[in-house]
Amino acid sequence: MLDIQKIRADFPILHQQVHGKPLIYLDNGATSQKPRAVIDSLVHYYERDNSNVHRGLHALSMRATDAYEGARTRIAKFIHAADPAEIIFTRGTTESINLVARSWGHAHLKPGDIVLTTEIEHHSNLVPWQQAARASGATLTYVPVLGADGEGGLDLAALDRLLTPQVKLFAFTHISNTLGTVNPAAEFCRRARAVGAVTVIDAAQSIGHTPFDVQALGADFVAFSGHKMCGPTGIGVLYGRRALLDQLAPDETGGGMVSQVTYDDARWKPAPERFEAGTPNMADAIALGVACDYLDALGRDRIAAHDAVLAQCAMAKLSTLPGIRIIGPRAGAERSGLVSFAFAEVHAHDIVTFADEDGLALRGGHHCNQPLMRKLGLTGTTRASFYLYNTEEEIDLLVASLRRTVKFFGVT
Ligand code: C6P
Repeated sequence: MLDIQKIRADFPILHQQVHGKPLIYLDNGATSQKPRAVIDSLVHYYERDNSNVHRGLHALSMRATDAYEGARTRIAKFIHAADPAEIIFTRGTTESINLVARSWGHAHLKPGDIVLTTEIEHHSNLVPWQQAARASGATLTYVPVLGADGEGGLDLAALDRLLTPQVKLFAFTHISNTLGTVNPAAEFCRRARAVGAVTVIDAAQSIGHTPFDVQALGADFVAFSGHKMCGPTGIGVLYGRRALLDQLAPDETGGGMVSQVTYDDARWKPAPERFEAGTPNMADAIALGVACDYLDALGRDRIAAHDAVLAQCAMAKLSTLPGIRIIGPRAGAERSGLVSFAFAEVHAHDIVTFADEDGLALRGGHHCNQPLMRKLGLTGTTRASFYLYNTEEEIDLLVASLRRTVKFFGVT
């Protein structure tokens, strides 16, 4: 069991009032808060070590390089990658997926090929594949989601039909940021491998919430963001299997990623430098390594268990509200620590604005899932997304606030 009060003491931002009420931060799906250790790491870097990496021979540059490469090794361990060279620093999930879609897509996709994704993807794991398909003449196909509220998960029978040898790449989210669905990632990778398709896992919502082993999953590429796992903004990772990275051309070119340059041509360094053109985001990469230490000390298995308890508690208590429609897997089914819901008579933006008056941070809207919203006949949902510092008491306050709001709007 996690000691939530002890954890809360690690997060300075949580100890404030919003509109005269204690802050209840339930927007962790958008971004998580940062523990003191991560904030301290950023301050330490700029106060003591700041220097450009891989370029200087002076003490500060060597210290910064060691810390930056140390973070890469730390993150490799965090996701059980076989080799730190498989960790490419990016700005986040979106940039990581774009890198694969452009570099891998350009090299491997041709007319007649199929890129398979799912109906529950975030725009960041959908639009880059639309672009890659358009550029190459490949076709983009979606695994359907089942149920009027998306409660049935992805259609596994359809997946059997859709995963043909024409499928060259299968990109799917591990955890849906809107439905809370947890996809069977290892099974998806296994099935994709059986038809020779490369897999891309969007781990934005899972990486900081659940144990994650890229080798056990059998993933080819994995994308995630630091800011959703207690790390800083502006830093993320693309994991790529070494054999695949070695064959891949860079998407961006410039300093730091070349071994030899003439006026006519250039040669690339191996991964990971090949994919990190220009001065990298050193301070944030190093602080992301500290976030890994923080989460591993607590145990992501325990964080996942805590998320699950909060999600079930929220499902049970929210379902007592009049007129509520809860989206995603039903109570009792496996779901992550986020719950989306809607009221026919009250717009999600009104719900979020009224909740804000009570000190609650929620998210309302389409959550970058417009096609899914359209499929479910919704313009948006309100989403409460939990993390390691949230409590059941906060869920009680959420439900009490929502009850007042729906009463105000005349929902009975
Ligand atoms: N979802 C949310 O509130 P970036 O913005 O690159 O760090 O992450 C993009 C992204 C990709 N995939 C999934 C499943 C995500 O949830 C997100 C970010 C936030 O749901 C902001 S829209």
